[in-house]
Amino acid sequence: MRLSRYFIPVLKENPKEAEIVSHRLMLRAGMIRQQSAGIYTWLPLGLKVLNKIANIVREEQNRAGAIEILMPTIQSADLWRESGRYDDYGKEMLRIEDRQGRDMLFGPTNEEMITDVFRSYVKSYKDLPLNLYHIQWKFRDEVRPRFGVMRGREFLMKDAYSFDLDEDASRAAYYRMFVSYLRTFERLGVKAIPMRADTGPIGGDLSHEFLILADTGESEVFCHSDVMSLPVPAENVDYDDDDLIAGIVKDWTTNYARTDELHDETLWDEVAEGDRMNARGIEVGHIFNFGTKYSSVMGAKVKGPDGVDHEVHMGSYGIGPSRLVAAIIEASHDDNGIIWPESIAPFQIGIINMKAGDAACDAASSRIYEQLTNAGLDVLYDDTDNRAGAKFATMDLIGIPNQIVVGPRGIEKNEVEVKRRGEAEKFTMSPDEAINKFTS
Ligand code: P5A
Repeated sequence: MRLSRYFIPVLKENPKEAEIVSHRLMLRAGMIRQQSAGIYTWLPLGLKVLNKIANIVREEQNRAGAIEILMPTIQSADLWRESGRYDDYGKEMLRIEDRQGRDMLFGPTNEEMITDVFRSYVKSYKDLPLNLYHIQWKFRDEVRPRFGVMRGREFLMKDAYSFDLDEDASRAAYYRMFVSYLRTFERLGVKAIPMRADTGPIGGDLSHEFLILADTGESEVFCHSDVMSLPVPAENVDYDDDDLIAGIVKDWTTNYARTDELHDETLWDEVAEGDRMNARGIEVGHIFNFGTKYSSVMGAKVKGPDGVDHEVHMGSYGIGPSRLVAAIIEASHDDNGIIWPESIAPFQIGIINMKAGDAACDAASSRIYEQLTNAGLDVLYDDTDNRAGAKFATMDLIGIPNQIVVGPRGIEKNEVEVKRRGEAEKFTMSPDEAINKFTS
């Protein structure tokens, strides 16, 4: 992409309304624009990152055996009356009346709707296990939307729902999602620690939150420092091997790790003082196993091998891709701006033409840009006539991980400079060497 033809409305001034660094940087980098409290337009750069995150989430869900669908944002109140949550959900639910006077709502989550889909089609244990997920916008009329997309009212969620014949199988499904979350966060370039959690309005008795450590996190976390160095399973992990998967979950849940909600001082005292980590964290994922809570009241049953109908055992598994954009920035930035992990950077490489209009600089920059783009790389070429200093500042602000600098003095000697975002060292090489570095 040539910057002169793109749309990155960067802000020079620090926006006053932004209380935390990720919100400030997302506004300054021209990633989002607030439309109403907690409701945002995703501008090109923001949308690129959001899509890259959603895609990694999708790939890891698929790998773990979940199947993608797409449910609507608008739901009928009747489904929620069946589960009893229509009244329970209270003011967080945005209620809508259609022209026929029917009660509708903007979905805050989809347990009821997926249970309805399931009961309409699945009648036999032979179709289990089943895990269906979607990546769809949700609305929760939060009392205090804040910190930009970190706690929005409209936000993107990946929500998966598992269906199994009995509790053991349901637990195995929960463990598969647990392991897929470890892999997902690793690929997103962040460390998210699973912690025992409360179940709130979703229900059930087995639940874990995944938290990224950051000073601005809304939860206080208490954990054994050993969890920081546990290995994340490789991409060829065998999701069909229930014992292996359960073993990985055991390794990750043996050490003490809880948020303030479930913190237990007596158990905490058993952790050696030197091993205690007390920090703040951002919840980026939350998984639940709630047995037959929805299936029993909504009549979701399957015939078992015994010929008898069984209420299906369920779990639900959420990740917030829009919150993750902000959480990753909280965990990865410096004074100059965002430092994107390579896997989700909006562009992998930035080319800075220090003297646009200079024939030699233009020719070299265009050639590098075209060759890298043709090789399938996502490249942002700053071909504008802004000052060189402003170009450096913008590339750093928007966090492009690799930068190639083309200047008039260097190009006379057939040299460009290559550097990585966040590192001071610059490497001088020929334009061809720079191209090879990223394409070979
Ligand atoms: C699990 C999937 C659920 O709703 N039902 C379906 C369950 N869980 S949850 O913990 O309430 O939300 C799942 C994830 O969504 C993100 N999230 C948010 N992101 C931005 N702004 C919000 N207001 C918001 N609320 C929830 C979080 O990542 C959370 O872990």
